[in-house]
Amino acid sequence: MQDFETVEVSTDLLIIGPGMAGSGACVEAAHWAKKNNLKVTVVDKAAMERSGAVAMGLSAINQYQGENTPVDYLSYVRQDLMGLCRDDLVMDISRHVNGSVHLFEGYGLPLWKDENGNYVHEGRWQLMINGESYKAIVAEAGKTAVNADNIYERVFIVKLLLDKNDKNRVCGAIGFSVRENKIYIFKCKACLVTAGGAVHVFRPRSTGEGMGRAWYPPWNSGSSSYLTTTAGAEMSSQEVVFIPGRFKDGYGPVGAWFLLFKATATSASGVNYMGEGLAEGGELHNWPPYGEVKPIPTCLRNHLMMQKMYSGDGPILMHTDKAIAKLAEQAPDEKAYKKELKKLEAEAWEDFLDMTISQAVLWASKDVFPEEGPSEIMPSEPYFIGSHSGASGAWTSGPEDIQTDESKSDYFWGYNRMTTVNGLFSAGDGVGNSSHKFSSGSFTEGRIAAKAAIKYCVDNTDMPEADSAVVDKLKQDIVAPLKVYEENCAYTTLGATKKRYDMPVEEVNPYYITPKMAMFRLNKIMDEYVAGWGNQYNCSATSLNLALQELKRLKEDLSKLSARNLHELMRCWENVHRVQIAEAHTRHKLFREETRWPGYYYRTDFPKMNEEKWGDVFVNSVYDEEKDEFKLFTRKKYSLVDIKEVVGM
Ligand code: SFD
Ligand code: AMP
Repeated sequence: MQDFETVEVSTDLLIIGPGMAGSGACVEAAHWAKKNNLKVTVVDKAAMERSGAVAMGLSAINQYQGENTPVDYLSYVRQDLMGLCRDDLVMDISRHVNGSVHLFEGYGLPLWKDENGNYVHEGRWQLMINGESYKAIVAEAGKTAVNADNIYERVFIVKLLLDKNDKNRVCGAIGFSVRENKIYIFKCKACLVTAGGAVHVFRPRSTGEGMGRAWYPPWNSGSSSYLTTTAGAEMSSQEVVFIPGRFKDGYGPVGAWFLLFKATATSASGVNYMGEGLAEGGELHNWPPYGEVKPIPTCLRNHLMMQKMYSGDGPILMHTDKAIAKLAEQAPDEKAYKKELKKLEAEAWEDFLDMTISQAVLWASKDVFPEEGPSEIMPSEPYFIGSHSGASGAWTSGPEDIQTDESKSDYFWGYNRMTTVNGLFSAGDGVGNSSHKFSSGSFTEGRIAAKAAIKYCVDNTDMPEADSAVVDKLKQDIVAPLKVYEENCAYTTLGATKKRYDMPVEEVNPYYITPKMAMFRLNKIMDEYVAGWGNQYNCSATSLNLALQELKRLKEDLSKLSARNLHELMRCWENVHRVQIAEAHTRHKLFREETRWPGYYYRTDFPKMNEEKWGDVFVNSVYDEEKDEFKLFTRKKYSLVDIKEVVGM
């Protein structure tokens, strides 16, 4: 094994993961850092221009307030999450998000405009964009603000470092280059973790040659959660996954179809399952008060779809053809009708070409013409994404000015978006209970967190320091999978036995486990026992406890992960990160003895929502790394605003 060089970088604020939230953080941090003569350093496992969830682009900005108030938005989010959200965090993003969207426009992002120059809305909160280059445009602003010299690309952060004298204070991070034999040690006063959500924890629906296709990007491997959890930060709502209904196999999003094109989806026998659920005596009335008010919460839309599928009335069809025809019919004459039809067809294709190119490719290869016939949609595998319609993430301080006297003691501890670890901040997918922030809200939350983190650096001028013995041990642990491979590759029983990179992967070996095999094992456990699609999203205390036993065994085997090169070394650590969130998720699910988000998961031993016991509490946890133990407990939810009427879509 070749030697690794150690590179040390000292800074004031360290931003880990310049995706949407991290790019917003760069812009804001650079501004305040300049005023205070501070240094901002950024590190990304990939190349910032196309890193994170928005790598392929997006076709909409899903959070824009326009003239709506923060309370309007809160009413929508609270309803969608079946009553449980952090009102302060949601309203904080809401009041600042318009400014972020206007910044995007200033950076050069093309937003759709109508003939009067107004933004074209997809739905009440969503704006249509020509967004193929969305990330490149936003990243350019972030990169320019912090200056290229302060950006470290293709460096994977493995772990955060804590102050040797104060275990509740962050002091840096350690990782490695995925291109050169270099270990990086970053030393900082404050650290902002914006390393995205988690994909491929659950078995994906795509298998074989389609493996790797997912709705959310497979390169989001749970690092936000791992880094904050293992630093000892309190985490929240780790049980609340997001399961998006998506076009089958290509995972094309449905929002534009439902909201812009006003399409309907039906079961195989033609039942409009959402209409049926809403009608008097329909299924939604079994989930009061959230099921009884429009818009139907995301999980309940899934629930209705799943009920049809699993009663044998699948597949579910999105009637793209009927929607296009209905819109075109509004044209005044035959010529205008034909023109409108062409325009709508182009918009339908662009929706996917802007953000899920693979869906457009799949449609083309399967001779699908959306204007001629329907396409199949289905619920996907669960994802961890605090920025969309899931809620998992860190428990952070909120803004002071939105609190009530009551909420202040629990929701506010000094610096906005700081976790319970001093100097450690998060945003975007990394922060729990403030869902529906999407790309624009994540960018906004990154700005909010970065401003507070710079304030923290101004207030705390001393430089904390890691324990050198801890760092030395981590340096060895990080590269260990390369050593495991070197020492054991000759024992391979399936695949090549020599170090030949042109040979098939050395898949089976009695002394090591490849990162891919570790992921398959994790996926199987989660799918079968923790409510994946393979078990029709069902779990119970019995299955969850079985999962915990299997996860324990898997964790033991992670010390035998093997890597043939730096790229596989990254794959190894991605899976270590995934396993952590998998265990946290399983424990949270076990703790909350009810079914609150049907359509995301069902506790078959507690099939109903229990408002009295669980309606006013978040499930939180703290992980003790030395003991490898989780502590689970509840935190009270405060309603900062009385909401009389739910604001719609
Ligand atoms: O319709 C490390 N999203 C949509 N948002 C919208 O506003 N409109 C849409 O149209 C959206 N749709 C959509 C969306 C996402 C995807 C994949 C599709 C469609 C196909 C959601 C947003 O993209 C999402 O909310 C935000 O991007 C979340 O932002 P953030 O910053 O929390 O995560 P990120 O952008 O993925 O960035 C993560 C960064 O971390 C890096 N990273 N760096 C170093 N070390 C490690 N260990 C790291 N691990 C990760 C990444 O490289 C990246 O830079 S629709 O379907 O909803
Ligand atoms: P999606 O493409 O499913 O990620 O959705 C994009 C946006 O549209 C999100 O804000 C969703 O919550 C919203 N959305 C999607 N489908 C519906 C629907 N049927 N009713 C209300 N809102 C929806």
